[in-house]
Amino acid sequence: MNDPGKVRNVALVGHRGTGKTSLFEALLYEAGVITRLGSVAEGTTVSDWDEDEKKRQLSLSATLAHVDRAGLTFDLVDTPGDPSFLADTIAALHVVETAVMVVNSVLGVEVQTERLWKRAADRGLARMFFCNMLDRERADLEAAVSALQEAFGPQVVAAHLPIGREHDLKGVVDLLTMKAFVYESGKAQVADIPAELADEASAARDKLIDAIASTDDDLAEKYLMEEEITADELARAFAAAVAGGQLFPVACGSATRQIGVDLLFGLLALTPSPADVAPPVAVGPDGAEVTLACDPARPVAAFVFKTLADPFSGHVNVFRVFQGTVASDSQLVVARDGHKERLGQLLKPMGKEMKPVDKLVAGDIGAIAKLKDVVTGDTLCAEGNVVSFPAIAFPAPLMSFAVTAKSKGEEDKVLAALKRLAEEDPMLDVHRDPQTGEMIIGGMSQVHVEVTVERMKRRFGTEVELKPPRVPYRETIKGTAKAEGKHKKQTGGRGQFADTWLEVSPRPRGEGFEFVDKIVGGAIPRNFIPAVEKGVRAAMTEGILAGYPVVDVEVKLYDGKHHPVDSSDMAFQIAGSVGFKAAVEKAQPVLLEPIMNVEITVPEESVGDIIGDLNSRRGRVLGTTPRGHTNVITAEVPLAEMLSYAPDLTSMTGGRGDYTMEFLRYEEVPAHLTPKVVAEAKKEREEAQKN
Ligand SMILES: Nc1nc2c(ncn2[C@@H]2O[C@H](COP(=O)(O)OP(=O)(O)O)[C@@H](O)[C@H]2O)c(=O)[nH]1
Ligand SMILES: [Mg+2]
Repeated sequence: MNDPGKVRNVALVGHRGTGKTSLFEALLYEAGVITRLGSVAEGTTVSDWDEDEKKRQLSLSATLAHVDRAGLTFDLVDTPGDPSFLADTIAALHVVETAVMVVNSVLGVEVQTERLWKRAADRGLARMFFCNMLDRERADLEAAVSALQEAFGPQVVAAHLPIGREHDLKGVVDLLTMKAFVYESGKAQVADIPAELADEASAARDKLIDAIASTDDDLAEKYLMEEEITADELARAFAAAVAGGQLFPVACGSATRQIGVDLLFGLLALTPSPADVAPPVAVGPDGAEVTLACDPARPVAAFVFKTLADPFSGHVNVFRVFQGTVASDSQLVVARDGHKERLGQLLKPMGKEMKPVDKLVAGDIGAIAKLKDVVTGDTLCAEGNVVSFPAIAFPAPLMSFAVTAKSKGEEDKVLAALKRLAEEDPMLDVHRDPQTGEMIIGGMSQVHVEVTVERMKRRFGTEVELKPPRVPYRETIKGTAKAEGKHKKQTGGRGQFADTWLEVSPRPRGEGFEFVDKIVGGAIPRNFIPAVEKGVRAAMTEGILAGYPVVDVEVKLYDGKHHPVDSSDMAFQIAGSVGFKAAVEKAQPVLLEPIMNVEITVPEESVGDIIGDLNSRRGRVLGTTPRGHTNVITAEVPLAEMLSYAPDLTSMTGGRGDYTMEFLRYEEVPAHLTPKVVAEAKKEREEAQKN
């Protein structure tokens, strides 16, 4: 179609298990893209097509599909809700105009509902809700809407109303048109609003009209004067309010029973098109901001937000065009390093399939296979008009595991396979430990790393053994101290000489490293001072307590000596290193550990047990708040105590608990625990060196 005004890019986001994948399926079925409604339990959905997703009945990455309906093209993105697999979700929020927050109408607002709402709000996206699972026992739209209003403000307003409750859910009333849609095996019959629902529906409609009118002066006046407002005027004001974030409409129904899904399309048609919103600001080669326009006629600027690395079908990049027209068999420039890429056949993803297309214009999402060197986060541009979009801020990995290849001699194969998987998952970190040479996988959780390892086995046929997880400890100092660092060697010909005096002092937490040059009178010649700093930085990578990186210190170089012949960069690097270590040793070195913000959702009867258990994990419980039929406990807990929390929570709650955690800050490891951490680090290093 290639008309930006006729496109709707929509991501389905929300807490794990709210029915996003099922809703995605229902939308495709409703639009006639598929003729059979698949189910998550049977592993037959268009999304969650990956073997690992089917096995776990959990979305691990985003799936895209597009449908043409009512003169519009809807590009739909199903996203994972599990915090370990949010990479694609975070990236998807960079390429859509609208986020549909899918909500479980039994539980209401859950931890990730809030987290993802915030991410969508930070991107300035239009937002709406789909209150799903209204066919389930104890599902309650009114309670869910109240919870949403409490969490996200009075702009949250119901656009639909259910007909019937729980197992007797029959249909949905559209409050904009005041028509009832009653479903018979997934097909809607338009009917009059049932008499017993008439009052409730008219009160809900008043609230909706009120909310819309309050965003539009002309409409507000007509409304006050009780003048007739046409359906067209209403729809236009509604669309403008949704686009402007003044209204967050709530749709409702049941994805698995295909109730309310057609009406959701009706609301999505009123969400902003790419032409209605300004593209994100990009920067030019000189670092200056460049304002783009959603215009197919201007030079190309496209953003790669997802990469697939399959050993058979090869490398596929999924991107969003923000400006210009991308054509098959054309050439574009990768902004990262300016290299050129020849594009082959353009594609449009439809679940796991890819459909060939000739061109993609501003506003479109598409894919391309077999580019040489393009990664997630890259900007593809027209030659002579290079701009780049800001990088996506992914959360840093929380825990790391050393891995060894199961079969000797497969180390390189394993590393190559892991690097491919890391291209697909930007929240995965794969590297070799510079000190021990071990292969390290860093991820968000144990499950995250386990899934990665399974994936590697399935796709690349390589197997590894996982060592226990590691906590990213740091080292710092609490005191100020001075020390000399000297390097002197006289062997035969030319000797080596450098002498430095350094003072180390603590900096506030999180402020990092600072090197201060206080040399006066040429005690150390200018040209050697960078070498001293380089030596200090090298020493900082491996602290003196347990070999963890040193952070938050100021290092002042205040005196030293040199030799006109024997001094060199190398000698001053060594002296800087030696001096730094000597000074740190005298400055009360301590270990730091990551503290996590943990939110645990559990049934009422488990709250006491969970809090008791958190206390035994050195946790600080901040509070407990009821949410739907559950309770949310918020606490700050050291990561070291949470490494294998998932199975413990399952056994304490009989599988009814759920938790998320996020890095908060570094804190000092209590003195009585330090020797244990130091001993473990030492042991790990020795073992790694043996292998
Ligand atoms: N009763 C009922 N179950 C649903 C509904 N939507 C999804 N489910 C079920 O809830 C579970 C989680 O659904 P899924 O689509 O995987 O959720 P996601 O994690 O948000 O993608 C699956 O077993 C679905 O069959 C619904 O509207 N009603
Ligand atoms: Mg899913």
